[in-house]
Amino acid sequence: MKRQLYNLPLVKRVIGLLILFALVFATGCVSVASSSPANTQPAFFMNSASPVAASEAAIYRILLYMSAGVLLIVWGLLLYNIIRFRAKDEDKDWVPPQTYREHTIEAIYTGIPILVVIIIFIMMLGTINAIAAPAPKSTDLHLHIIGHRWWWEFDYPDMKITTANELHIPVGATVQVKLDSLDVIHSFYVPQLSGKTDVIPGATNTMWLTADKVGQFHGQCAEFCGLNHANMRFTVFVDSQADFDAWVANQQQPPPQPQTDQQNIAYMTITDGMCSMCHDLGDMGPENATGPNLNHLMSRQRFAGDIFDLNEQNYAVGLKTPRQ
Ligand code: HEC
Ligand SMILES: [Cu+2]
Repeated sequence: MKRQLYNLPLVKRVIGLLILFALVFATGCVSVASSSPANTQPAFFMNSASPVAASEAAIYRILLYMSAGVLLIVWGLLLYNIIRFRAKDEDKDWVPPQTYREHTIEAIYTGIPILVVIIIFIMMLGTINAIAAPAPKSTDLHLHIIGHRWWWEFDYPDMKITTANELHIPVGATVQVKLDSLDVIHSFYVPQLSGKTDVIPGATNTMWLTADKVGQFHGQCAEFCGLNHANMRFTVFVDSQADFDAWVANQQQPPPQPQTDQQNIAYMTITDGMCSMCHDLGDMGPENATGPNLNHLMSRQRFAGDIFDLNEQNYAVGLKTPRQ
């Protein structure tokens, strides 16, 4: 006789199923922190570093436990019945008693799920409300974030700072954010700090950020915006107030003037040559240019959409083979 799946002993079938599940789960595992900010925790909202991510994590945890409970009860009963009441050969023609029109049972198994969904709905509303609530009145910092294909411009209008792909904010500060795009729709998302907010050309969106842990947090454009969408990353540096002040003071310095001949040529190429079509060097303050402002470029840890470590070797390769 041909060996078929339902002829296999139960243990082998269960093991086979488990292997299948493991494979399916494995396909869903991607490395979220591959751009390697010095952040030990994966960029996942459960590793929350802000009140917003914390309330998302809280409701997720409750839903997870509730679903796990339902799963255990249903699978438990199912398995129990499969094993306990397994048909024997002499039961071949036996038909179990039919429970037709058992109103009580029907009411129970309809009522409980409805009740569960209502509870989830109410908790959801509470969380959405908490997340969407306007920021506390006191604002410590204004930010203007502009999405470009494929990089992020971070402008600090009150401080006359403009930078790219690396955002610095002080820990505990309430940061008011204005979001604009110059080309297509992007989405600003720092899993450990915020929900996603769309960045739409022609429509300014607003959001607020508050981080309660010092550290580096990985961010990612969350709206497909073209070929390099997956490489439109950024890092949020949540600094202590002293570190933030030092960073601000450094960024507000005009960039140093070129000293050697070689530096002079590079400086002229960037400021007067073809690079100046898209980049600013020397001008301070926000300016909506096509490419990132190159002031204090070397104060950043990564470049080009936060995907390459900023060192001479990568920089040379990056200039010769620009992303498109
Ligand atoms: C046609 C416009 C354009 C020209 C011309 C141009 N760039 Fe760029 N550049 C960009 C854009 C857009 C980005 C951001 C996207 C990216 O990083 O891939 C960028 C990114 C960069 C970065 C990375 C900045 C960061 O913080 O990530 C550097 C450095 C750079 N360009 C240097 C140069 C130099 C030097 C020249 C001249 C030799 C030049 N670029 C010419 C558009 C341009
Ligand atoms: Cu994008």
